Amino acid sequence: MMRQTRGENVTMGMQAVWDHIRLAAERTPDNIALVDDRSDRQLTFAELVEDVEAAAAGLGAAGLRPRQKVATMLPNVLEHVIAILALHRLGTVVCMINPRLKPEEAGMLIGDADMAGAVCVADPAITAAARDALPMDAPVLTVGGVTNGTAAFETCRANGYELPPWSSPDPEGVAFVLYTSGTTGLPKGVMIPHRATDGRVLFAPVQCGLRHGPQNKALGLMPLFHAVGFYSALVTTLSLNGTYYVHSAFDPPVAVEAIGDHGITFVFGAPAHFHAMLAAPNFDPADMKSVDTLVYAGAVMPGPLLDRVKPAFPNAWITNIYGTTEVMNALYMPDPVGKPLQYRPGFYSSVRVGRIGGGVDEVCEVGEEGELLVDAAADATFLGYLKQPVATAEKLAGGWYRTGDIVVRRPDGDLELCGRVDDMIVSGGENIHPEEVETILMQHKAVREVAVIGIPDDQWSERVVACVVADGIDGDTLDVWCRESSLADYKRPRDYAFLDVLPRNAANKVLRRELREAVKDN
Ligand code: 01A
Ligand code: AMP
Ligand code: MG
Repeated sequence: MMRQTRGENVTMGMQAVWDHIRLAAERTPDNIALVDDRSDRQLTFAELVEDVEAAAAGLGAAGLRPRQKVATMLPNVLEHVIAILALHRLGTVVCMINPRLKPEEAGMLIGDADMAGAVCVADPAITAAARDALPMDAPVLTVGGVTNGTAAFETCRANGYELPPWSSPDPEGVAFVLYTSGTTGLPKGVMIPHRATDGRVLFAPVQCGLRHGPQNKALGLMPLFHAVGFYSALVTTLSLNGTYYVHSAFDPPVAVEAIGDHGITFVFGAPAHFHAMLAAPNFDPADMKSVDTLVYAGAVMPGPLLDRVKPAFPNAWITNIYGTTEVMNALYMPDPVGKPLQYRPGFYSSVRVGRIGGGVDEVCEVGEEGELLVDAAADATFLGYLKQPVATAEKLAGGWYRTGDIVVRRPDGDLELCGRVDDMIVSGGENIHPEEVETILMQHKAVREVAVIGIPDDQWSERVVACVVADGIDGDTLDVWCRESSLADYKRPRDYAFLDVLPRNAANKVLRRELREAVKDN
C-alpha cells in the first residue's frame, strides 16, 4: 500500500500505532489517557505524548537505534505501556516476551532474535539471562529497581539524544514481534507490520459497539504482550480518546473493585478472567452497571459460565472474538449467550473452510468439517515468523493463513467452531503444545511414556492433564520436576493420570481422543 503524506502531521493511507495515539492527543490533549493503579498517577494525552517522547529519547541515549529489535518482558504495569510506546516511537521493533516464561527460555528468545537491548523486571535471573543473550554493552533497563548493573527504566528520559521528528514508517516494515508457542522448540516470533494496525485496532469499535469519545473507560486485564491486550485493549482505547486503567497484576477482587470505583465501560478479557471475577467475594452485578461493552477472546467460554456472565454485567453488549496473533480478528459472534459456537467473518477479514490436509482451493461443502483458512491479503495479516521461513511458508501457502482450528459451515452461512486440527491445548487463553510438556516429563528417569492432553475445564476452558506410564512415582513429584524445569509454570499439568499403557493405533500413534474421553469421565 502506498502512503502519502500531506503537510507535517496528516498521514493518509495507513496509520501506525503512534499515529493513532498522537492524533488522539491532538484531538483531546487534556483528557485522561492512562491511570496507574499503583500510584494513582494520571496522564493526560498531552502528558502521555510528552512522557513517551522523553522516554524514547532516553532509550536513544542508552544506545538503541531505529530498526533494532528490543525485548520487553514485563507484566501490565504503567512502565510497560510507556516502554512499548517509547520503543515504537524511537523506531525500534518491539519484541514482547511473556514475563511468565522462565529465564532460560526468555534468554533463548532474546539470543535467537539478535536483539539489541531489553526492558524487563528487576529480577536477577531474568536480567542475567538477558545479559548473556545480548551483545556486550547492550542496554538492559529494568522496572522496579536495578540489578546486575542494569539502568532504571523509570529514570531513562531525554538525555542528550535528539529524537528525530516522527515520520510515519514504511507500512511493510516490522513494527512488533509477538510470540506464539510452537509445536516444538521455542515460541515463534510473529512479525507484525505497521500496515496491520488499522485492522487490528478498528474492528473493536466496528464490531463490538465502542463509540469514539472520552466516555470509554477500559480496564487493562489482557496481557499487553499478547495481540488482544496490546491492540484491542490499549491502542483501541487510546485511539478512541478513551482512558486505559492500568491493572498491573490480575487480582480478581481488585479488578471487581476497579470496575465499580472507576465506572469502567469496556472490559476485554479471556473467559478465565470472567470466571475469576465472578468468583470474587466482592462481586456484585449492581456494581457492574457501568460496563456497556464486554468482549472476550482467546478461548472457548464454557456455556454455563457464559450464562452467568450475562446477568452479572446487566448493561453490557457481549461479543465473542475469535482470532489469532497472526491474523487478528478472523471471526466474531455478537450476543453469544445461549447459542452454539456460531461465528461470522470478522470485519476486514475473509475466510474459507478448507479440506483438512488439502490445498487451499479444496473448499468444504456445507456441513463438512474443515480447517479455517483466513485470506492473508488482509492488511491485518502478519509478515511471517521471525527467522522461520519454512514455518511461514507452511502457514501461508497459497495466500491463505491456516489457523489449525476446525470449523463447519452451517446452512445459514455461519461457521461453527469444533476443535483443533492438531493437539494444541488452549488453557486460559494461552496456547500449550503437548510436545513441550511431554519433552520435559520424558526427561524424568521414572517416566516411560507420556501423552499430554487438554480436557474441558470450567476455569481454564481446557485443563492440561498428563497421562503417564511410569515406575513408582506420583503426581506431586512430577509437579516439582516440572516447576524446576525450563517449562513455564502455567503450562505444567494440573492433573496426572497413571496408566499401565497408552492406547495406540496400528501405526503406534497415541490415540489422544480416546485418552481424553477416558480421563474426562474420571
Ligand atoms: O500453580 P501455580 O501457582 O503455578 O498457578 C498459577 C499459574 O501457573 C496459573 N495460570 C494458569 C494460566 C493459564 N493460562 N492456564 C493455566 N494456568 N495462567 C496462570 O494460575 C496460577 C496463578 O498465577 P497468576 O500468574 O497469578 O495467574 P493470573 O494472573 O491469575 O493468570 C490467569 C489469566 C487468565 C489472567 C492469564 O492466564 C491470562 O492473562 N490469560 C489471557 C491470555 C490472553 O491474553 N490470550 C489472548 C492471546 S492473543 C491470541 C488470541 O487468542 C486472539 C484472540 C482474538 C488474538 C487476536 C484476537 Cl482478535
Ligand atoms: P494464538 O495462537 O496465541 O494467537 O491463539 C489463537 C488460538 O486461540 C486460536 O487458534 C484458537 O484456537 C484460540 N482462540 C482464540 N479466540 C478464541 C475464541 N473466541 N474461541 C475459541 N478459541 C479461540
Ligand atoms: Mg490463545
